[in-house]
Amino acid sequence: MKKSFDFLGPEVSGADRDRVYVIPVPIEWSTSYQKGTAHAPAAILEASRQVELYNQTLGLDLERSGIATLDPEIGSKEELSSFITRHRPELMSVFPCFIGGEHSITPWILEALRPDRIGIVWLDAHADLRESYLGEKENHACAARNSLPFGQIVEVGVRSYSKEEGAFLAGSDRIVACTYWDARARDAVYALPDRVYLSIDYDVIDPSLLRAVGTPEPDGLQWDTLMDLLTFVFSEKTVIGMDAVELCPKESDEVSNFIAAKVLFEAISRLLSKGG
Ligand SMILES: [Mn+2]
Repeated sequence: MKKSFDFLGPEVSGADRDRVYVIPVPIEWSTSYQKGTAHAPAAILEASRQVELYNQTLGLDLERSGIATLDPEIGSKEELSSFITRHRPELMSVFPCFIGGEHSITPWILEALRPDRIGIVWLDAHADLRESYLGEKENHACAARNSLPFGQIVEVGVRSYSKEEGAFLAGSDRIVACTYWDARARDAVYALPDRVYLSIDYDVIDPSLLRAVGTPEPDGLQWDTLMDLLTFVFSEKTVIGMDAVELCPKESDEVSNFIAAKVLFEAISRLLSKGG
């Protein structure tokens, strides 16, 4: 696989073995409001070069830590599925971190990766539980519903869903949705299987902090809350992979791109500090 060493710059590669693969997935086909998430991977990779490589909170230096950025040029579900299927053993032996692209990619990743007995931690402003949206069953508004066959889901940060999604939530024992990162959310994440997949929709973050998303919602997670959540998930669970989706880069909003890159930096730091 071609490696361009883009995320955080070339300094983070060059370990005796790769521990993290950062994989751009610029897929956008069903976004319903503001468009542009296909440009998110490039914007995040570019902004990540401004992130300090030393994580002062954790006392961890990411220089030569084994983070490699791949460039498989994925533009469709078929290309994503065949890439993962072809490289599955390699992807399962490292920590794959997919950068979307829209949220529809999550069930496609899980379907191709076929991880055994996992739970799913889903950070999102929206429940993404529609059976179909605008006549499409694979719309990004259906992404959590389509991920349910691959594991139980705990959603955190959810503050907008339809009446039908509310009814589905009330009737399902496979999924829990929490608005805040509180004791109930902690207990629900803790009760998931040990191995979890983490999906971060950037609209989980409060728009006062990160506003370049397709469908912003007020009352989102603040930075310290998100860091506490990531610390909990990575220390209590074995995180086998993640994605971060739905950034919608805007001209003259470099802050959102930088914060999006920093979220990945903080998640990967927590993985590496655990010795993953
Ligand atoms: Mn979503």
